[in-house]
Amino acid sequence: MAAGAWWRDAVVYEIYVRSFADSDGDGVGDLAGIRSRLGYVADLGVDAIWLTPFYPSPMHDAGYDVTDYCDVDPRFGTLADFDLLLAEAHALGLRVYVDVVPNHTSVEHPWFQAAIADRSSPMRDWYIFRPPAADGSPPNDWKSVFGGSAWTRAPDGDYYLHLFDSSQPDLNWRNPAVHEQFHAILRFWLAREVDGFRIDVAHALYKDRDLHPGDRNAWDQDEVFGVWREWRKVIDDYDGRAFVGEVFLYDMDRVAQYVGRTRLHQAFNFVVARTPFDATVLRATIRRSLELFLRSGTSPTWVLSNHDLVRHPTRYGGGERGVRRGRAVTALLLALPGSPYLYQGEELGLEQSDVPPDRRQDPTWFRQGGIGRDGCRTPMTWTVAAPGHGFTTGDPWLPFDEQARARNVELEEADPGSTLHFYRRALALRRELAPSLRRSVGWPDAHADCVVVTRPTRDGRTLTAVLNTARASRQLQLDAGAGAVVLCSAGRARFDPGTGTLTVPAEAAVWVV
Ligand code: ISL
Repeated sequence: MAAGAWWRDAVVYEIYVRSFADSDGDGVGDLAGIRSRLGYVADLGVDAIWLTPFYPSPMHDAGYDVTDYCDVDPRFGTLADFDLLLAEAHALGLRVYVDVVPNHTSVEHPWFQAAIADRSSPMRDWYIFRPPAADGSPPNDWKSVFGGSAWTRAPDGDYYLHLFDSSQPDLNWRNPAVHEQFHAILRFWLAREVDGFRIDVAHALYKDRDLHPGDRNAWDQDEVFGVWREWRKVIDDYDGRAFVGEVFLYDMDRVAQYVGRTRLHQAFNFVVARTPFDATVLRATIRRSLELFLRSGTSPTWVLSNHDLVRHPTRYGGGERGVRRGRAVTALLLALPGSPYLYQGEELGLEQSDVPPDRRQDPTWFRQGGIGRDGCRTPMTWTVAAPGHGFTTGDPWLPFDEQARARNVELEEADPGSTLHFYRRALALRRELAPSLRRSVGWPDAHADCVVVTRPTRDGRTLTAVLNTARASRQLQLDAGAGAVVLCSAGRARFDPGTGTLTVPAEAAVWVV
């Protein structure tokens, strides 16, 4: 595959490894399962896949608690399975991102085991240990994202820091040995020819040196940019590879500081996922994101769903209406420069699943008593037939809910109006048009209920994408002879090339070229 800056406009499909396809009937997805379904992913029309962690792990946080960064957990297969998967993905024209988790290890990682076994071990300083305060309480008031204090006592009486679960001790990035370990980990996977890394909590690595109280001091310190500078040097030794950072901040100006020529190639932009289905707010958010990231010399990313977020049709109100709104926003985002990151199952219109309390797995459900993240992690629905829905011949690690019977690949293949066919059509059109599209984006004034963006093509035509968030159809005036409707996310759009009048159905998006 040609190298270059392929990542700039790549459409990336997140595969949640535990829930995509199970090849051996143990109820948990695995690498061989993914390999068997790569044809489906390639046919969808995406450019790359991102694989969530498949490394050896006790699975206290679904694999984001790693005990060995350079191996495969036996539940998911072997390194040989990984190599086969990578080779087949490449043969199908798909790039592959793997996840790297540098903020913390598992408590069961040999580094942490050495650190708690012996205070004088050099690895003690690879983590953040502090003695208790005079009254025995934790060293400061920092909170774990998963609930409770960010400090847990080790058997020897000192506290160790964990911004996430107590099974995920934070590494000390002020120790140069930690840097060396991660350079070696990156090179291990780069040498196997992965195309990129998704960096877990890329804004977390450095904490205030003096542990000043207040949670803002536990995150997002400028010193972290030094790590990205080093990592960029490592990755630039290899052709055409990229980093995308999970910078879970809603301050877009700040997120944009994580990217650039000597920093990360891309960072997730979660702001759109938090934006309501409202044309005025969406327009402002998207416009600002584009300006910021294009100015940084890189490209924006567009995220509606992932394995941590409530699935977007549910956020948009649920049911067929939520799905319709999700398709509309997706059509708008796919018309933009930058990288859309799609999450497995969104192409089927899957909503958040209803997971009964006795089947819950996510530590945040137990520690926060909140909604938990299991509902977006239930397995892919391949076929109509229960109980396995083509995902497994065994007992799935998280249960399917009612929607699996109606929203699955088998049924949607057969229905030209399905969400699956909509995604395929939009992705095929994007691929067909994008090489000829200039990166400059126009924002013509429009009806308050509509977001309108234009991108000029090299051959002098214009792609106009219109999102209508109103509950009724809206009419817009385009240039007469502006072309024809090539995509409509729902309902029926009308364009009269003679008069230039475009009718966009309620809660839908349309492309005209
Ligand atoms: O999940 C969140 C909100 O619902 C976020 O706060 C999330 O915890 C944060 O973005 C970090 O996520 C990443 O690191 C976590 C892991 O649990 C998540 O699955 C991962 O995406 C710790 O490794």
